[in-house]
Amino acid sequence: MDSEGSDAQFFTQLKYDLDAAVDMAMSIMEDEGMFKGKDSRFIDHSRSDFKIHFQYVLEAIQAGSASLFTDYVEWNRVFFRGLGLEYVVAPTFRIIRDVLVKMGLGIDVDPILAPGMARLTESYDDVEIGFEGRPYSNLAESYCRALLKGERERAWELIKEAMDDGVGILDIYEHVFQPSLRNVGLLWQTGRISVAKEHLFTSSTQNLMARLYPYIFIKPPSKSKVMAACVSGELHEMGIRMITDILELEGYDTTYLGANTPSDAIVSMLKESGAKILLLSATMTYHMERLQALISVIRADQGTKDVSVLVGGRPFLIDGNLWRTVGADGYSKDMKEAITMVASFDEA
Ligand code: B12
Repeated sequence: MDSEGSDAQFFTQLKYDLDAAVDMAMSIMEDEGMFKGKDSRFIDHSRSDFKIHFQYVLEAIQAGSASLFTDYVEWNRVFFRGLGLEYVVAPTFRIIRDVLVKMGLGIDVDPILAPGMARLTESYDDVEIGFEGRPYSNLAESYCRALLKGERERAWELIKEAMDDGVGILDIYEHVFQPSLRNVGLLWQTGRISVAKEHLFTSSTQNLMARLYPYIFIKPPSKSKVMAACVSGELHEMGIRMITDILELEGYDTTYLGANTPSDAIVSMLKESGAKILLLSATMTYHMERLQALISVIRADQGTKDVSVLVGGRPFLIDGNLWRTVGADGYSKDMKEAITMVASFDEA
């Protein structure tokens, strides 16, 4: 991800003129007769979906990441299968590739796209949803069932009982909340639960996390200051919040800014707090460019240039090299790794 030169021009031109790419894709759909017999809703959805697809695909190309593109293709296959529209996925990505090639902007996109495009013709199994083989699988299963039925108090009882039996907060977060949320994501993606149910599950989990606070903020911090935030536009904040909570439990003096934090607010709060370690989270692939831009600003500012930046979130789980591409000092895939990494930054 060069900040200068022809690559940057290519992406700036395309990213901020997505409509031209979408128009071209829509005309190809039309010319190929794919809108024949379809109502205006289908056509409108195709237009808005193309816009999102181009954002994802361009971000994967810009990051030089074939795995991000392949993951996105696979995500779409599962999602559109749930809607009974799996047949649109292969032509959609073929058209996206053709548009990018036709725009003739001098970049060979095929090395990034080829592995994902190949997946389009391969068969695949249904995604596995569940807790089998995981630690605390019975507890996680019961918790998930209770919350899916809207039984928040039952879910809280389960957590309380487990804690009374000696299960720690880290295990509750890692083996109950995290896999439950991921399963719920899959249930939504495969069309088995509504957006409303997924939202209810999420807000109930947040409610239960808040009830755990008396067990987390138990003693004055004894270690360094750490600040955490989600990049602007990013609404997925529970992963980074869990990590921040665990760091607080470990004795760090944490400042947690939450979801969708504007870049300039992150930089000024970083100076105000005096934190020497910054945790940044991004779940949506199309937030990588702003994450990278934010890290560049932090590096360029005299007041923040020595801050250690740790990143994480879904795209970093998919592409293990992405943290380098965005200019971070490291990444962690989960809470335990994050504790080790923060400790190593702290000692450095
Ligand atoms: C809850 C949720 C939401 C909530 C978030 C609410 C909130 N307050 O956080 C809401 C409803 C807002 C939401 C919205 C959307 N979501 Co959503 N969401 C989820 C869900 C179900 C759970 C997220 C979660 O909390 N996971 C549990 C945590 C613990 O895991 P985690 O985030 O990965 O974090 C861990 C690590 O990644 C890492 N980590 C994370 N951050 C950091 C930072 C640092 C510094 C470090 C070291 C480590 C680290 O450590 C964490 C702990 O181990 C996921 C499913 C999933 N697989 O996660 C979908 C999911 C992420 N969402 C998805 C989608 C598509 C969306 C929307 C686009 C939907 C829409 N059409 O509007 C929007 C986008 C919003 C936006 N602009 O950000 C897709 C993404 C697919 C993709 N290909 O990218 C997913 C995967 C669902 C799915 N299976 O399809 N979502």
